[in-house]
Amino acid sequence: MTADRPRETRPPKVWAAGLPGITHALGPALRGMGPLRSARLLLAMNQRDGFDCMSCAWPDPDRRKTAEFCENGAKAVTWEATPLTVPREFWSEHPLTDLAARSERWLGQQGRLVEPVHKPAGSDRYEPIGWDEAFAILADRLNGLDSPDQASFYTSGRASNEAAFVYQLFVRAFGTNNLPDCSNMCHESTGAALGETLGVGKATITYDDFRRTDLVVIMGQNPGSNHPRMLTALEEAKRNGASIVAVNPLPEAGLMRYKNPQTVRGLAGRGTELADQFLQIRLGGDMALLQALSKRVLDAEAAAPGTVLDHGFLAAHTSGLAELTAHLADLDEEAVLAATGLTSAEIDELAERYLRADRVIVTWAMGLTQHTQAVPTIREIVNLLLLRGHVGRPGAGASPIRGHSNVQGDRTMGIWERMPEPFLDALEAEFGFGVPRAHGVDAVGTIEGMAAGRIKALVALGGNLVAAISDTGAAEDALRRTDLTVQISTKLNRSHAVVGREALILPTLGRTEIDRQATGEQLVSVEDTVCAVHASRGKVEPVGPVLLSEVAIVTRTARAVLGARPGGAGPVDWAAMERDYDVIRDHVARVVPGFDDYNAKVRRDGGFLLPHGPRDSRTFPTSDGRAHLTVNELAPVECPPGRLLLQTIRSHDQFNTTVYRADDRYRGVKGGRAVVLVHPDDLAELGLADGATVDVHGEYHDGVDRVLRGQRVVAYPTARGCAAAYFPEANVLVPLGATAETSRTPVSKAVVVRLEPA
Ligand SMILES: Nc1nc2c(c(=O)[nH]1)N[C@H]1C(S)=C(S)[C@@H](COP(=O)(O)OP(=O)(O)OC[C@H]3O[C@@H](n4cnc5c(=O)[nH]c(N)nc54)[C@H](O)[C@@H]3O)O[C@H]1N2
Ligand SMILES: Nc1nc2c(c(=O)[nH]1)N[C@H]1C(S)=C(S)[C@@H](COP(=O)(O)OP(=O)(O)OC[C@H]3O[C@@H](n4cnc5c(=O)[nH]c(N)nc54)[C@H](O)[C@@H]3O)O[C@H]1N2
Ligand SMILES: [Mo]
Repeated sequence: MTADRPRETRPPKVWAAGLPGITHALGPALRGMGPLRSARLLLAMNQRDGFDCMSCAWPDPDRRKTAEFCENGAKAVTWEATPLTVPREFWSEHPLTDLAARSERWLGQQGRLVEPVHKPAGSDRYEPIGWDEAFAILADRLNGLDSPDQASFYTSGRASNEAAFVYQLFVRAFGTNNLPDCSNMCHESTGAALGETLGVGKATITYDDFRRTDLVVIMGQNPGSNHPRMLTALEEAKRNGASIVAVNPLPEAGLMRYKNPQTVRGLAGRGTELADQFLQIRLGGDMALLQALSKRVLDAEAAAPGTVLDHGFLAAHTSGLAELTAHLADLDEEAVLAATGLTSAEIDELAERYLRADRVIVTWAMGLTQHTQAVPTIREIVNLLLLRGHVGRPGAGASPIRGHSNVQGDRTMGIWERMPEPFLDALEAEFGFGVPRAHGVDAVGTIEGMAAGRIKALVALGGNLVAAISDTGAAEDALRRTDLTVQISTKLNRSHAVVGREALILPTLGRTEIDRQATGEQLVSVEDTVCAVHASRGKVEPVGPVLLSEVAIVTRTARAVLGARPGGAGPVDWAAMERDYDVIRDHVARVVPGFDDYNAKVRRDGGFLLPHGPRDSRTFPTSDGRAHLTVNELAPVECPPGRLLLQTIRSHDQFNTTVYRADDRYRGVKGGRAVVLVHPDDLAELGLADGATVDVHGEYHDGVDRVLRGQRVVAYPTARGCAAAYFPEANVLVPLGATAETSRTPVSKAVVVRLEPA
């Protein structure tokens, strides 16, 4: 996978959306799908009887507009709903070696996958086959393994609740908990930190809280590109008097100013100033900043006892205040300044804002979760919020912003290699088979298992594991060592080109398409980042006549695989679930807490909110029923002299490993992705010129030379000592062994690198 160097680079933009956002949204849609299909789809996006946008997990407001979508949502729909399909000749014309030499962008541009294909062992090409044959191959190979634990079953976060539930059910009936998912590489650190401290690993706010808050602190997140509809909520917060603080090594356009395309003022005027304060933090410096903030809060309390902390809340609902106070008393301000790159005055200013605010929300995404100390960093967010009782109260709370549109729902449905015992007990009681209890492997564990020969088969419900996971070289070698890889996908990507000895591609319906089963049109459901569950109904005809839904593929796989075993298919009625998704939801209602009466509730206008103890009633389902203030030891990220700390980011024109175009409008990069963004003063120190071509070498203690070649250096206003390059190309630099403590999420935001002139 190589990327082109850009034709042009310009200073980054300081505002996001507005008219260019609309034209950029509609242009590709009209070209890609034609006016009728475009109108039908774009107007149905995020509407009550429409489908859920697959671009991110941002929630829908109660008061929806006619056009409740953003530029990047429109790109995602256009990409999926293209009428272009991969023709039958494609497979004979393009051997695997050819596919492996193509870019992600080229692979995605070939159109939708419309028939199952099989690459036999020893062959270098895929060949079209029938569905029955595909399921028979799956049954033979999976049942031929020595143990079910030799297979791993990945999920990407676009799968619906219904697909995810039947998938985990099949995998556990097959006999393993090897259920890695994209969350392992994404918000796993959030789940770990919030689960431990609050008892629930999800946001403690609802959409409306943005309307009622006094202060939003946005840490490690780029909403202008990745959650554009969040800008509308921030604008509204601002109008209601809230202040906004952005903590980021990059001055991201969407954090600075927003031109709302749905208002005249946004189209024509200067838009709304968003961030009242911008803290340009060093990569990995957030934990130090958060400790420094909590220390200032505790110092203020010491200076005026009884007036600063929420003593009633702390006494009734939390533990650990004395330990935290003692620990932070020794906090070394010099160490904080070194780790953050900030001044004491900047930290004082944020502390004052925090102390002035009655209601505070902290939001975050990958800039926090993909660091070695991601879990303790998020625990420090919880500390800061708990000190003044900002949990379980209107306008206040912890707000991780999820990525994939149903990544949170998939986890709720049981996609996790370590589901808690009560879930497994409920599954066993509902279906009457012995559910395996040993924990399975996560995403990194899956690659490690393949490399060691322990894992011989991979089945993937969506996604692009080999490109999304760290250490591309090692990951590709590991994949190629397996006996079988199976991808259930809408479009081609790298994971179809780098495969096991034998490979299958099973094409599936996308979320935009009408899903017809024996009992008629089906709806599916998804959960957004604030725990709201709602229905999604496809709107256009499927792009091919033999496409199956994800639910149909999974239930038929289950029937084929389990049915071929000596004991037969077992107690689960898979066919009934395929015929009518209400049957799946009835099972979910009995297995998963909060889903009682699922079928009725999901059909209600706007869906329903899942119960959440900390948010709803300050009930904390932790070991002792209290929220935990925790003591966390700072371990600053080390970067030797002459080296930079590199983060891997998304451009404005991609969705994860899917590259729509080679531009990054807000950051001023045009016509190429092979860039490394570096502070001008760092360039001067390194003796490099803006526009120079360099090889980027990763430095890690295992001595392996990981290199990203031929990058164009772009002088950019990032924090000093910190560089940035685009994911997925830059994944060659992220070592597989570099993972976050506890969550094992790859450390994609802090790679020590050396730039060498190419
Ligand atoms: N259009 C579009 N939408 C998407 C996606 C997409 O690829 N394209 N992906 C989806 C998915 S799966 C996800 S998870 C989300 C990702 O959404 P984001 O988390 O916004 O995505 P990243 O591009 O990884 O951006 C990380 C941000 O954190 C900052 N950052 C990096 N390191 C640090 C740090 O140490 N401290 C602080 N304070 N900031 C830091 C970066 O400068 C950057 O602004 O978006 C979702 N939505
Ligand atoms: N270096 C670095 N690595 C990262 C990150 C980073 O910031 N830096 N971010 C991480 C994050 S946050 C995430 S979430 C992961 C993403 O990892 P994944 O979720 O595995 O990757 P995606 O690129 O989102 O997967 C896209 C593919 O999904 C398939 N697809 C799309 N829609 C559907 C559908 O409806 N059904 C099915 N079955 N398939 C579909 C298509 O074939 C498409 O090519 O990457 C992680 N990797
Ligand atoms: Mo993600």
